[in-house]
Amino acid sequence: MALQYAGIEVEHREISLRDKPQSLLLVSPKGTVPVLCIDGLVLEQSLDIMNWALGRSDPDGWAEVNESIAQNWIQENDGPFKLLLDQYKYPHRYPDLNSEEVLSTATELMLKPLETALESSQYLLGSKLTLVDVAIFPFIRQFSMVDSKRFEELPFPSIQKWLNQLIESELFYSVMHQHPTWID
Ligand SMILES: N[C@@H](CCC(=O)N[C@@H](CS)C(=O)NCC(=O)O)C(=O)O
Repeated sequence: MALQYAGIEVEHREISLRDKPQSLLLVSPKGTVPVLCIDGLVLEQSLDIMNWALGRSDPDGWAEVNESIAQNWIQENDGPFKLLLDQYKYPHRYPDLNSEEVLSTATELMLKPLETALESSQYLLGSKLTLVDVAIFPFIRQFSMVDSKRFEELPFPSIQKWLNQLIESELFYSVMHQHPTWID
């Protein structure tokens, strides 16, 4: 989304995580996606890619944020919430965990704070969309999709509204194409 928003054209190579192409591992041995190779640069973290794109062009000021508040949200998301998302999404990998307990931990850690922030403003940091919303909402979307009926029952109307708005945005729609799998 950040690349599209910044008007940066890239050749998008969708890869199979079960059969990673050598060309990916050559530029980025850690083998995670996304990876951006551009102008002799290899960026291997989503956030680095976002920041790089916004450094090039940021017409609506996505990067105009209070750094420490932005970092707090993103760290909470990328650290503990990402683990809970994995536990919730792949219960067979965590046979000792109970889904309702995972949901309850995620609620305390992330969903309640998100709801509180979004009760008083349209976006996480205020009335303007920022990179924090764009960095976090795909994870909340994935979480909500594990059991969408259960998620809809939760007392988080502001999260639902925020999520729907982003999912229904032209920008999201414009990047959510299926791409053929890249084979070297
Ligand atoms: N912190 C990294 C995380 C990247 C990451 O873990 N990506 C997952 C897919 S969403 C992956 O590539 N996993 C490697 C694998 O499953 O082998 C980032 O934000 O780019």
